[in-house]
Amino acid sequence: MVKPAEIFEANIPRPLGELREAQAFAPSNIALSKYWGKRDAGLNLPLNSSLSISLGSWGTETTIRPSEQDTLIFNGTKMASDTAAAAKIWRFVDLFCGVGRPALAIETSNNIPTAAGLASSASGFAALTLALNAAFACNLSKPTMSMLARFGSGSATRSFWQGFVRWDAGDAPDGSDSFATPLEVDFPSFRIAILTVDSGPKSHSSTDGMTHTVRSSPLFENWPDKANADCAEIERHIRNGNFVAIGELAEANALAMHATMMAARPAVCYLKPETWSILQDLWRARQDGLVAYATMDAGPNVKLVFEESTASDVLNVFPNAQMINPFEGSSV
Ligand code: 2P0
Repeated sequence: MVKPAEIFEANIPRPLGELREAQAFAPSNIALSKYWGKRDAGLNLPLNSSLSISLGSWGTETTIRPSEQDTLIFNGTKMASDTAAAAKIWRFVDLFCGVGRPALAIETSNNIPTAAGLASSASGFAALTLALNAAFACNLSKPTMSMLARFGSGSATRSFWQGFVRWDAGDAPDGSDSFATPLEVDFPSFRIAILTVDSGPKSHSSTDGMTHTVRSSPLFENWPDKANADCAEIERHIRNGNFVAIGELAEANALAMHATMMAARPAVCYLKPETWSILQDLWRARQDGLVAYATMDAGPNVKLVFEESTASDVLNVFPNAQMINPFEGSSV
């Protein structure tokens, strides 16, 4: 069985170039067709393909510098190396650099408003991979970086591009075909709104939540095939510019993912009463003609998707919505 270190050794030229200061940015992303479930936990390989939209200028910026000793600063605060989040980051750095690496100072910050409560492991591991690639002059391609970033966090595979991005699950046992590709479709009217319910830490990590769901949910067996079909269908609707079909399917896909979790024993439920209250308001408004759809990840916050012409109607129903224009200033 292939080990993660062997995959990094095979893809990153050794010895590494001389370390120099480098900075990189990666956008956060929201899946319209979700990744839930792993076929190989050691290589972090998904059971199904997924498709996301990146969040433009919302994401993570990471700087790497030579240093006397390893240090990690997150949003301006030094992180002890024995926290779970820091250990995950240093494990990834060790995989990337191999044995005998120089000491590094990593400074990373999210410009996503903390109150939005958006998980940032996707943009975090993509920005870290981009910064390591630049700091050691590795000259890796984005598909290769996407494949390697998977070892930090699955959703990071999708954070190397703006716009719509598809992560192909792949079927190679070593995961060499499990990386993301941009769809390169411009959709300037596409908008996202974040409705924050809770910005605190989640009850279960995504990794734990999906492992438990795969093991114990009687509904999970139908998920991988349905998720793959949703992914292909959403891509087709994106290419045809059919916003309503994209939104309907994205909402149904998110609810189906949460249904698999709620059927687990014991149940995994990231959604809170306020999440359901927002959904009720949305569904009521939709009966009155609002063309907006919801999606929820491993947490209680709701993300709406809609088109620019609907923005003021969305704000009428949800005055606290934080609006994002994912295609602003970018040509995909
Ligand atoms: C997604 N999520 O497609 C899905 C939907 C959450 C719900 O990808 O275990 O933090 O590190 O690969 O990437 C969150 O999972 O999980 C996620 P790991 P990750 O966006």
